[in-house]
Amino acid sequence: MMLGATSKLSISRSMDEWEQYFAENPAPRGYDISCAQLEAFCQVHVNRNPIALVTSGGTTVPFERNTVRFVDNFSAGTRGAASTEYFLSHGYAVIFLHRDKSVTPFLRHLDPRFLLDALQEVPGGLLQLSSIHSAQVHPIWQDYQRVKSESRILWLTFTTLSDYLWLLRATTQCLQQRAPKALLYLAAAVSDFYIPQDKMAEHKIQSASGPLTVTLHLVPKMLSPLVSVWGPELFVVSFKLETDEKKLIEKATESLRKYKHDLVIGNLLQTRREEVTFVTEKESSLLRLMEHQKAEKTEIEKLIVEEVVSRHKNFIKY
Ligand code: PAZ
Repeated sequence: MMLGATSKLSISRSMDEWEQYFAENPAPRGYDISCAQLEAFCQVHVNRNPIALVTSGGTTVPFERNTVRFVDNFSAGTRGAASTEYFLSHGYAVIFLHRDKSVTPFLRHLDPRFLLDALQEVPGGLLQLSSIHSAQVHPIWQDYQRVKSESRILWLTFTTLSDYLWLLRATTQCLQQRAPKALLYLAAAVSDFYIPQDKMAEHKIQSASGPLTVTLHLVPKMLSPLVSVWGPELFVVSFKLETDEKKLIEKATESLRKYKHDLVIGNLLQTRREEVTFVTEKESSLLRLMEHQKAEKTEIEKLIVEEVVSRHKNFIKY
């Protein structure tokens, strides 16, 4: 399809914006190590397992370079961590790009507050889990050990928006190069606003100067280069969070039309644990836990991942 002069102009303008963002915001510490880990992970799994990138948790936007204060995006990381476990159970190798100290696969089932209660002393002064806790932990430990022995999970962490975007771009480009049929499952909650480096205070902002007025600038829309430049052959699934029911489908459809990726999963803050809507170019369909599934404590991520895996497998075939 030929692009008109105006659309070409708007694409090149948005490319300038995202390129400028990376030029102005330094790569996170340990970036080269993460890139090397990504390369090695993709090489090991490309001909062995389907590969998925799962992003999880919220990004922060710092107010100061020596950061004392920041704004945070809502997300505990539950969706990403639970989905990762289900992708692993479907045989995927998963790059788990998550907010540092957010909810993680496997460990999410264990409550650290009860650790000291769960341990008991045995002869020789050693500590071991009590039998009741052992029975709870054992299946989780087994699942984790299996995944670990097959090196099927790569843990990458971010805290700030900038860390996240650098690692997202590196992962997408690496997958495009090494495993172009891979899946991106973008569940992280990413800030739309930020403070550019040159507008950011160096040191802690002092309250003695009076009330604080902060101007947050718009973050360039990174789904645009992600889909069209970094990973044009990948299967891209994004999430859309809204709080107003009337806006959800409209916003999800708008995102799909704008970026032309494969699937948007819309969810409302209030009901995200029970229902989501799958929106594609052709249809939108509601996925909702049934009463018996709620009673059995089925997680909605199990159903979401089953559906995404089935669509991804179809995509791989063609
Ligand atoms: O992490 P969590 O389970 O509490 O929440 C998951 C979620 C609501 C952040 C996720 O499903 C989502 O919608 N992510 C995209 C958010 C956005 O529109 O930026």
